[in-house]
Amino acid sequence: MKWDFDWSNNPQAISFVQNTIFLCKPKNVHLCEGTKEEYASLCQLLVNQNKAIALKRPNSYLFFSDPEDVARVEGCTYICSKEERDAGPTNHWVQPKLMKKKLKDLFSGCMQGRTMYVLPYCMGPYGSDKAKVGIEITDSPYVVLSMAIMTRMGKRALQEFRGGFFVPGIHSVGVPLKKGEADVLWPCNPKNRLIVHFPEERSIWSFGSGYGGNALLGKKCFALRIASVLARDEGWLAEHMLILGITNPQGKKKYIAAAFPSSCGKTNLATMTSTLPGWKVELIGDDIAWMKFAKDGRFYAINPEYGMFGVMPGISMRDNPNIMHTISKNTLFTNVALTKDRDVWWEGLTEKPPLHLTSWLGERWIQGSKTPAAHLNARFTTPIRQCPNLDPAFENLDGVPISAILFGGRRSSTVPLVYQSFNWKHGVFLGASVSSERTAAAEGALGKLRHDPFSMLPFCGYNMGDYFAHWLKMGTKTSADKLPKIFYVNWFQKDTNGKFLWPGFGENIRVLQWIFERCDGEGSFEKTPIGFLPKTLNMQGLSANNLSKLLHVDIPLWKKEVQEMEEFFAVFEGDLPQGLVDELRELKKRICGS
Ligand code: OXD
Ligand code: MN
Repeated sequence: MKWDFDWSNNPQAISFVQNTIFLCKPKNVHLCEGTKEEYASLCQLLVNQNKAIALKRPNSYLFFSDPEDVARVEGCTYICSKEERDAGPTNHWVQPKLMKKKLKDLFSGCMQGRTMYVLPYCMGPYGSDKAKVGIEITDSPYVVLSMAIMTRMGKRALQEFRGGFFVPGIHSVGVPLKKGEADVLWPCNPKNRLIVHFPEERSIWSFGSGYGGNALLGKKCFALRIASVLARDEGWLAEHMLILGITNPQGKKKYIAAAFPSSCGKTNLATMTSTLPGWKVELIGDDIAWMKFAKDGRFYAINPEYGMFGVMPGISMRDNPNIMHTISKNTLFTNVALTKDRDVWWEGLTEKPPLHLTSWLGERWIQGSKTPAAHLNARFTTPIRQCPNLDPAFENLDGVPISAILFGGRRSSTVPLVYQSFNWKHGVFLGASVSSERTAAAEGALGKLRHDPFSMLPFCGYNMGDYFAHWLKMGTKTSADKLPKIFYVNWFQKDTNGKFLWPGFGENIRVLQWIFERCDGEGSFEKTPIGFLPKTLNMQGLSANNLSKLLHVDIPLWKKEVQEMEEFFAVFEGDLPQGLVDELRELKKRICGS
């Protein structure tokens, strides 16, 4: 092992690496520098081993995962706080000592025959006091490549290890290799998967999966689960939110953050091309926002990530030109189909699939086949800097000021296209009451409704009752006029034939226009039992036929909704803050009259 850069100012980092070598017993150790040459040589290594397919797009590669390793595994994800109560009723918990013992057994010798990669990385712009650093140790070169795109990874990140604090993360695919034993194409160990967080230690251990959110530890594990705990303790917010800038035809600009559950259109919204002349949307982030109060009393947000790990099926030149441009080079594709001329294909890219395709399962795909050629949770991993609508403030050290926060989910009925909360407290209630039809981003039955408060259910590193209280408290830290306005949106209402009522994509700008105006106290609105609804939207150039359905509050359906909410909130028992108990009671009164 060659220590060719100076770690001497961080003895904890050195002992973390040394202890992990001792535990995992790798064949080699590679300290990642984050150079282009290093990236290229890892790609070459994977191509030589048939684990990656070089595509005709410049510097782009395709990976097929093991069919049992295709999504986040929430059932195997743990928050091992000292007290069970601190993990709360929505997280899996095991006593930390017991879990450590189990992990040490699993990790013992788990990297035999493999190279251990040490990745220093920075979440957030270099030099920003909102940024935080981590070290991921992994035995997966695919993870190294992905982290090199998704984070600011390498030698430069070490300069940010100020004050000694870093989040240690150990990841292994969990498949040691005996001497001379051949590797499989996508090593993983589904029977022993564990994604574990120790919130008091601020540490992460992940075993048995090589896939996305389970293995790229900077993303969900650090930037959400561990960071939400840091945010609770330090008085800020770490959220599963996109951040975008909107400019109106007069050149006035505002930034908004929006939380939608996984695979519900955050990347699409943040990269959208407005269909309304003169309106422009620019991207700061598509998945995670870290927000802090600044001296002016407003919330400022950064995107801690440096890349996008987006869902591939459904993306097309017609609906998502900015994404299509972004992924034209330097991109990793996972579980999409391969064309005869070494390009990639997924359902939705073109109306008709090309003649010769290899499916994500590595098999010849027959036209008209009932099973999709690309997995429903197939992904692209791409540098965010390549996105044509990247906001000029993307690397602002202080972040951008947030004027509005949106919550939303995938709901085929009940929830109108858009409404505004009465105030911050009611807005926190809207965030807490998000529910959405399940997608393929995590294991589980598709389409089933599940509550996903703040779209953080799988990502909150502590008791969600306390998390709601933290949000309520943030609203008392500044004056009401400085707080972002809070809205709820639902792009996904369907008619009785199952057809979407709202066209979505670039047309969502019409909803953003109303939100923009409401932030300035403008825009038509009426008070309803659930919040302020628009009287109308700017429908210039689009049929308004469905608008009244889209903006309808259906009281019988809302009666059921309230009942659903009561059942869900009961899960928190005494941990539900009084502010939300009050909001639920008031909503019930407005809907049911009692
Ligand atoms: C993601 C997710 O990958 O939320 O962003 O699952
Ligand atoms: Mn996400």
